[in-house]
Amino acid sequence: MFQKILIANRGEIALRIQRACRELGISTVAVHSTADAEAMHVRLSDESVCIGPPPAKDSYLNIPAILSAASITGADAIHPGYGFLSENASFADMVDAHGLTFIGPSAEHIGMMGDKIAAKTAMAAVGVPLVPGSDGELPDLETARETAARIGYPVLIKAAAGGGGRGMKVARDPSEIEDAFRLARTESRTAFGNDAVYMEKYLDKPRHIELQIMADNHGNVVHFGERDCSLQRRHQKVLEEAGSPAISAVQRDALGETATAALRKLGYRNAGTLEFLYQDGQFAFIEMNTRLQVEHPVTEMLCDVDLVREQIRVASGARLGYEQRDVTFTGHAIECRITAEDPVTFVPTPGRVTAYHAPGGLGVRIDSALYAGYFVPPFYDSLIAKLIVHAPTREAAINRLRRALDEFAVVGIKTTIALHQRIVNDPEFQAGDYTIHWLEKFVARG
Ligand code: MV4
Repeated sequence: MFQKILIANRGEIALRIQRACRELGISTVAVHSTADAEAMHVRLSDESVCIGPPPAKDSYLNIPAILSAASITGADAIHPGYGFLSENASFADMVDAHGLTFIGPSAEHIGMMGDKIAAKTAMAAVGVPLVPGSDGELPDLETARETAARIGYPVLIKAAAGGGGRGMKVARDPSEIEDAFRLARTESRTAFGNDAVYMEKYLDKPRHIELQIMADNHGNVVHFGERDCSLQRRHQKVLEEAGSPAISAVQRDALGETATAALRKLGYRNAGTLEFLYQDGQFAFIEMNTRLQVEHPVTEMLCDVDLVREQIRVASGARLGYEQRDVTFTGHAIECRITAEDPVTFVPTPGRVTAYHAPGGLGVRIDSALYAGYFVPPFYDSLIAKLIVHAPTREAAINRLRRALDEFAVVGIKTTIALHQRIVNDPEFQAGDYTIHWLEKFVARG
């Protein structure tokens, strides 16, 4: 097992990883920008190293500074958290080249899944169902036309280097294909320096369902069920639940069986998430995330598992030590992402938190690095707290969430707590009756 882990991240996720390290008896090294000298992840770590000025490109994305910090402090592994360097294959490679362990998948798997075309090709080859679409890259407009005619309109053209919706264009009929193809290419080239695009049949009312998996270095792969992440605004997740109100235990087992068999064949290691669109009773794989995700706590509460502990254990070479039949799903969990944003306009609201009171009690978990007196810096993601509730049923979880949101006090800056209160009280949300388009409409109708 590792003696010391450097956590190449900030905020709530840096604290989350520290907590797992401490319970494993592993000491922690925090890295931070000059803007984060007073941050909780720095205060609570065993050691800390300042790695640069506020802009992330000069600090949390500064690979030489992070590797130097690991070397100076004698860390033997690096946990990247989410965002920043977590899905950078060459960073994973460099960590290994420095004789350290990258706590995550191999650089090869990170690179493969970073290319959405390669990811789909690999998954199809090991039996995972896809959205009907092009056979790999669309080389030219003529192929785009032929493919759209074959699979049927509407179609979606997506960037191979994309994700998060950038470079994505819909063509509703043949008159729109040329513009969609050219725009998708141009946007992809500008955004990612790569103009490879592919095509999928456009699904008009899917749910976004993702499956959490964990693999050790000995060929053991288990899944921890699905999360429903359909409630998004501009490709930012707002509220997630586990399990999905739309998925039965039988469907979960079947999807999990397909996914774990697939990843065993691919030789995948560590944590991963397969993203699916779910519509008309069918799952279709779209992308894979090769990192710990923001919303991992809903799965932890549902399955009573510490996913970060598992990531660290398997990265050190330990075996999972349990099988799929040992994984249990109890009750229901919901997470609210609380951000430093205006709850109506979503304009970021950095500034001083003058008073702070977090809810508590049975089945309530807060993952946050906030404290009274903290200044939310303007340089990074606006996520300031995750409120996670767990209860025996979805209805009880919603009631628990409502009372926890009512207890939550963040004074001095605007937050999205009020938005979450409105969602929780909405009858359609309460019925579990929503798709990926629901939240945008909910926000628009005010
Ligand atoms: C789709 C889709 C409909 N049909 N693919 C958006 C981001 C990227 N990760 C995948 N996305 C979508 N892919 C097909 N074939 C609709 C979306 C989509 C979406 C997906 C998940 C959650 C929210 C979304 C919001 C708009 C569009």
